[in-house]
Amino acid sequence: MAPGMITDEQLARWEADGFLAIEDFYTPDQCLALRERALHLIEDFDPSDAASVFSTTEQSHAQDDYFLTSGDKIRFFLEDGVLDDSGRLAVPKHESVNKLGHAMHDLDPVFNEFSRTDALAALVDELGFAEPQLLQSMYILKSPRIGGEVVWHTDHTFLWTEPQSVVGFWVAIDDATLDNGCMWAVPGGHRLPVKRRFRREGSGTTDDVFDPEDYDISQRVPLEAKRGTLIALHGSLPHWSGPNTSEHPRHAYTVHIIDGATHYLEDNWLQRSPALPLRGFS
Ligand SMILES: O=C(O)CCC(=O)C(=O)O
Repeated sequence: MAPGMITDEQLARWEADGFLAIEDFYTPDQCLALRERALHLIEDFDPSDAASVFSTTEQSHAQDDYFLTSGDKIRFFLEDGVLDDSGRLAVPKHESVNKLGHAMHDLDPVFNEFSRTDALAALVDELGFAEPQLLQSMYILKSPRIGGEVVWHTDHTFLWTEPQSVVGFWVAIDDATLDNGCMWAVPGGHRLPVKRRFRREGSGTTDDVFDPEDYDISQRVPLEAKRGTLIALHGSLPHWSGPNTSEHPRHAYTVHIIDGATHYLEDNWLQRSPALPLRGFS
């Protein structure tokens, strides 16, 4: 572990705001290598598989299944509205993909290397993890004119541990700006009680709603980020990103880490097969 990854002032800001942006955490070359790898995986993906899953509302069980069994796989999730009436892609394949998820960090060597750097291990240590486990990875494309909104949410809602431990480590693979749908967050919002838990029920999912009120987002701030910037997001921090209405792509990568010293709930949506146990940085 490299000591001194972040200063006391950064740590204080993390504790006060619930997020911390660190510029140049990754080099442009590292980001471009991951970008190329993601596009290569998309090139190899057969959209007719996903099209049969996403094409009609009757397929909602198939969609649930595709999502709920993706925790230990590399799956391709499509943007809304990219299929025509006959279930074929109406836009180029790489633009039709909303994201890749959710185990690239354990299944793909390029993603593994990007996710398990000494610098990230050191940062995770300094943020207080006793036993970090890399739970979930997402490569989000937010393509020009097509990439959709990510609604206000907290990550703890989806990746529940007792006590709360998840932190998202989000990396700008392209510059993220106000125009192409950068993230926004509510500083200090991580101290509010989480309003919702999303979990498995039967063969589908359900929401436990603890507070039906929307988040007060009047104090929200944009998290514009240059390529290579890492933004750590506390699991209870409300965050959001808008649609990409610009001509510029906004690729991003995020890995969600939990503390193995906490209890990961058995009815969380993301479950691993015993064949692919969670790992830390080694
Ligand atoms: O990249 C985005 O727009 C949203 C990402 C996000 O919600 C997350 O990483 O938890």
